[in-house]
Amino acid sequence: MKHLRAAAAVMASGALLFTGAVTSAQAAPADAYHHPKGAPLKALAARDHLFFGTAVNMDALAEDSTYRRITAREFNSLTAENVMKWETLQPQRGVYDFTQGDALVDFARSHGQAVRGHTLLWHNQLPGWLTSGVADGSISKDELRQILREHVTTVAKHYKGKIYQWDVVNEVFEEDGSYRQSLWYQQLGPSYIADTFRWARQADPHAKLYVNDYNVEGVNAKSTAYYNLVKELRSQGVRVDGFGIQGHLSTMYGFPGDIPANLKRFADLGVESSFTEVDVRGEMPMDETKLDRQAAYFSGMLDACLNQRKCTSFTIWGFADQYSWVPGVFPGEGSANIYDENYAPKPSYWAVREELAEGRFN
Ligand code: 9MR
Repeated sequence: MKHLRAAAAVMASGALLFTGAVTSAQAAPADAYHHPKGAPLKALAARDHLFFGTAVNMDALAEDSTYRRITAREFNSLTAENVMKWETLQPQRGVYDFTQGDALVDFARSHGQAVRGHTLLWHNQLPGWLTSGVADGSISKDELRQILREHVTTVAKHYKGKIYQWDVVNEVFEEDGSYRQSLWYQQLGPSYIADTFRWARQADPHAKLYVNDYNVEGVNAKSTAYYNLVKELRSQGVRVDGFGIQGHLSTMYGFPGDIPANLKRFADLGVESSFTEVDVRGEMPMDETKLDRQAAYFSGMLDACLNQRKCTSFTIWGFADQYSWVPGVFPGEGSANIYDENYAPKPSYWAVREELAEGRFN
């Protein structure tokens, strides 16, 4: 397994670098970021036609110049961490607000970066008018279907030609592979998935249309549910272009071993894959062992992607620890990204860099 070799190399070479980072953090520089010598990560990735991306926090992008600088320099693909979700785009029924999403697209365009769309349908971050309308029965099933159609069509049309991959449906299965009992499923039944793909395709025929979820890195009940869904949709004449693996891992659990086999079975179906939200959290405080393990997990996922020709993009879910969603959701855990909160690169940064430098099929 190459990622283990990579991890060993990181451990050997990274210990000194890591000690350095701690020392400088203790000296408390406001900003420990100075870009390492050599090409930015995106230049290494581009040699292999890989989109190497990050999720973008729009507040940080507006307020933090170092964050802005790294976002522009290191990545050739950006995903809106939040601002292309329903609650932001359609805060009132029929009233769309594209301000923040457009700002992300403009930033990306002015830095020659591609944009991944996230997400046309999810069960979280829905606007209050929608959830309460469904709950109190004032929005009927037929109306809900119409609302879904309008939203997907309006948003995909608005960004037509500006998004290279769309997460069309996000997190629609439970761990055991049964349909998630979301508002969409409960109200509309499973056909909402095919409908959403049809409407998205009609609105933006050239974007690659994805399913996307977490805990689907390896071959398991949930990833198999996606595999079967893709085949089932195809038999109904509905094409799914891509399988999105979020890649939210934790150093507290083992590394999923059969990622290559999982990517391969989708590739064999003619479906591309992408890692869409990669981060690797740990129990705080982190120590050198955990940071090295984290680095091995990053490099293991990236290595699997680089070794599968149909793996087209690899996005990390933010790059700087101070903006991570993890501590808010998993109390006592954190440090999930490749830069620490002072923008010092962590062992995971060096692991990612090394993988990208080695390139595909190495
Ligand atoms: O990172 C996002 C965080 O800022 C939001 O508060 C959260 C709301 O649920 O969503 C986070 O992003 C999620 C993504 O959209 C879908 N997969 C899981 C991500 C982490 O929760």
